[in-house]
Amino acid sequence: MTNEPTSFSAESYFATQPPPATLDHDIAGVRSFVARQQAAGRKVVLVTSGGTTVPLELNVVRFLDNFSAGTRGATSAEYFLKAGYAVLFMHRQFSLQPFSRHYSHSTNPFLDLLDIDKSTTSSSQDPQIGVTPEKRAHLLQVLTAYKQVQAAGTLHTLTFVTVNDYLWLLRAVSQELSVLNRKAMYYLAAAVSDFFLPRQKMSEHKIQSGKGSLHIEMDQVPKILKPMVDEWTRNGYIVSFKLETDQALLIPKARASIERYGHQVVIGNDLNRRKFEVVFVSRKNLTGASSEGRDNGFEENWLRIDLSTDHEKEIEEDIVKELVKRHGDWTCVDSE
Ligand code: 9Z3
Repeated sequence: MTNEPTSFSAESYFATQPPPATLDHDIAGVRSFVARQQAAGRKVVLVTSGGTTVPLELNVVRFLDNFSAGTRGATSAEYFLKAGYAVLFMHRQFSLQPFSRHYSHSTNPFLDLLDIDKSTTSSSQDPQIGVTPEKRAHLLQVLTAYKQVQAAGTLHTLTFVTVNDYLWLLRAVSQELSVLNRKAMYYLAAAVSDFFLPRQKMSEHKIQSGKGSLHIEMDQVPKILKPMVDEWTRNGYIVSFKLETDQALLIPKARASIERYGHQVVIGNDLNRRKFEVVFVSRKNLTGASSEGRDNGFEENWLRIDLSTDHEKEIEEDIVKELVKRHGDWTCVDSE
């Protein structure tokens, strides 16, 4: 595959790459969800979560993936719900989801929650299944929160797999949410590929190994934060995440992102420290009612938790608390 790389703008991307088959159906669901939340006067946050794939073949056998278990997004979604937000949870298929994440297959297997009552196995009645006593209190807490959210209808879930699914969905969902104006927040925690193979350059069938090594030249995924800020959303509060493995790059890259796209906050996280340390990077005085005296500088606020003394604490609790406060200030600013 030696075709020249193409430089895609968001516009040329959407003009040449096909939408996912379920887009219209997904967006109809989002529209009625947003209308219900608007009628109830709730703020809505779009949480994106999990990694995107880049298929190498049209009949996909192989793909590249971006790292993310979906913990950040699923955990944050729960704290947003707790804070009274309605949540549009747009996640990679099979990545972690709010509530069920507590019983993910590897960390806390679902079957370990259950016990068979031994006294019933030898009798003629059907064996009874119950909850393991030491797991009961936690399960009750999770289940209660889950049932409350279900009854209130404040969680709506969408799935993506490829980076193409993600981009189409993100644009359409953002446009739907923009009716909420300042009451909408966009919390972009998904790990999104920077590179992709345009459909026109993909091999239809499984790439054969007969020719020895494989050379793939990928195109750059268009930078979608710019149109997201300027065109798809209206005064929404946009939070993106910046993932680095070199700690020294976090702040300069986060600042550059705000400079370039003009959104409200970048949360920087180092891959190996992300569970206990993040940094909020924003423009100084951005949320102040008065912009007088505002310079063009940035401010950084580090959030840290001490996992050695507080094993149960999740950093997403503090991230969401801080964002709810900032978004509150943002919605107070007279926008019209
Ligand atoms: C993140 O940085 C997320 O916090 C993590 C969460 C992916 C690290 P987990 O799901 O991990 O809890 O396992 N997400 C954004 C990653 C990303 O692709 N950012 C782009 C970049 O860094 C900008 S949109 O360039």
